This record gives sequence, structure tokens and C-alpha cells, in this order.
Amino acid sequence: MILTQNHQCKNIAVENKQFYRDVISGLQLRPKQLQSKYFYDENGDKLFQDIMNSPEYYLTDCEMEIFTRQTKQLAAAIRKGGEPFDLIELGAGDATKSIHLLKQLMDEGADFTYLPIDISDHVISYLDATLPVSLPGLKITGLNGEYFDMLKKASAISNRRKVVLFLGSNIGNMPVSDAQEFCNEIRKHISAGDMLVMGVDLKKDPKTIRAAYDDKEGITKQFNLNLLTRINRELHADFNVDSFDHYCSYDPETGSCKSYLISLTQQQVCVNGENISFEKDEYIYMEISQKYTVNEIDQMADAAGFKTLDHLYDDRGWFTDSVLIAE
Ligand code: AVJ
Repeated sequence: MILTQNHQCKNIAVENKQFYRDVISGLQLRPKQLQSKYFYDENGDKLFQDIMNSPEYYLTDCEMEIFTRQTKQLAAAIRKGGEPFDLIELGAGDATKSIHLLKQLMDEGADFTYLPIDISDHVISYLDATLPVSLPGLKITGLNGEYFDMLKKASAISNRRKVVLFLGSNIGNMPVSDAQEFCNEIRKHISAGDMLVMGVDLKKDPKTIRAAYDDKEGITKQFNLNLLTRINRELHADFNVDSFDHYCSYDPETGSCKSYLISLTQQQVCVNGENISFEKDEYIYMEISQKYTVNEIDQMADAAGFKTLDHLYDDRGWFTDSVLIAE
């Protein structure tokens, strides 16, 4: 079959240049790929909420169970390092899990300040406005920006001991080597005696994992396709989302759960002046959700210069919040 060039594929100024560069360079790679950090536009945020409420997506329930049933143990582990301290949360979101810990620490009269960090200014202004109302007396300073820029800023505003929260298995959104590098980088931004509390999804029955990323209702499929819709809207592209399907694989050997969008036909897509062609069955690699064993977490922590103080688990032992101390 001969494809005719799409001569209408024009280049118009885009607002988010970094997004444009990342999308074009990703689609020019072989295999093609897109970055999952771009899933979260307004509709993507909503779809992720729906995923968290879906029966198959167990991660949020597991971590919520830890934060509601083992709040005292968690608070005790954190307070062991001494006071006052800064409780810094990377990617705080709506803080639905951490709020239980905050409340416990306040009830115990712990001397701390909460510093939520988020890339969304909407999230930060929401937390700054609502948390002091639900938790009267809470000291809070929201920081809006990239994780490491804001960690630096946090160090600049106080020299108190730091406890960093990185929850929700967000570490899973990186391949293992990047996750290691990320832990190393956190360690470099804090001091000996500071802590890292990291939520990590554990290796388990492969069917349970795959179902969580391939839900029956097709919300995860929509979540992936939504990035194409976002590219259409923000980068003046013409993806026909109906001609792509979602596929998810889990490899029990490596612990990698990966999402792909598969082109159902041979087709051409215009992304703001660039023609991108797809073969039938060609895939775009969209996202990794890496799973770990407890041993692998300990090893990663150790290599980054942390010692494991404790692992807290949900009842099913599917998820852990690991309490690590910087050496
Ligand atoms: C927000 C990165 C933890 O990988 O489990 C959920 C994102 N992707 N379903 C995950 C996600 C598809 C989620 N994280």
C-alpha cells in the first residue's frame, strides 16, 4: 500500500515546548515511546482517580491500609530520629494517605513542619488552604516545582532533620537503574540521620498485577489513550485514538509491568508539522510500573547509602512502606 504524504501537516506555535520536544523525539525513536509523566492533564488526573477506585487497582487500598492501621508504628519510627523535623512529601497530591500520619503526629504533639512538594501549583494551593483547616495548628509550607529543585529549597529554608515521603509506588514509574539513581540523588540532597519513607509495590501473583493495569472496565486503556488526545489538543496532532489499542504485559522474572498502545492499522499521524508513520501492529511503549521484592528494596537502599529501619506491610503483604535512614 502506498501512503500519500499529508501535505496539510503544518507547524503552529505550541505553548509547552518541552512537551513538544519530548513527544517528537519519543515518536522518532525505534521502538516509539511516550513518557508517562505526561498522562496527568486534567482528564488524566480524573482517569487516575477512577483507576484508584477500580476493583483491580489494589495499590492505593494497600497503602491506605498501612497509613490507617499502622499509623502509630509509622509515627514512632519517624519520631525516633528526634525533633524538630521537616516532613517533606514528594508528589503530595491530595495527601489522602499522609493526612492520617499528620494527624497522628499532631495528636502526639510532635514538633514538625509539613512541606508538601508537587509539580502542580493547583495541588499546592489546595493543600495550603485546606490542611490547616482539617488539622488546626499544622505548620505547612507547600513547595511548587520539580522534586530536586524543591528539596534544595527545603534545605535552604531550614536545617532541621528531614523525613522524606515518597509514596504510592511512584518509584515504580522508573526502570530499575533510574530508580537506583533516583534514590542516590535523594540521598545526596539529605544528611546522615535523615529518613526516607518509600511506598513500593511488591512482586506477587502475576495475574493480580496484570489485572491492576488491564482493568475490565477499560479505564487504564482510556488513561493511556488520553495522552494521544492530549497530544492532539496541545500539539495540534491528528491521532485517531480509535485506531490504537492498549496492551499490558507483566514479566514475573524482571518484575516489569509495561503498557503499550498498538497501532491497529498502517497509518500516518501529523504532530505539529512532523509526519509520523505507523506500521500495522507497531507499538508505542507508554509506561513502566516496576515491582520489587523486599530484598531488592533493601539492596537498592543500601547502594544509595540508606539502612532499612523497618518495612510496614498491608495484611495481604502486597505492598510495603519502607522506612529508610540515611547513613
Ligand atoms: C501513579 C505511577 C503509581 O504505576 O501504578 C496506574 C500509575 N498507571 N495505572 C502505577 C498507573 C496505570 C501508577 N503510579
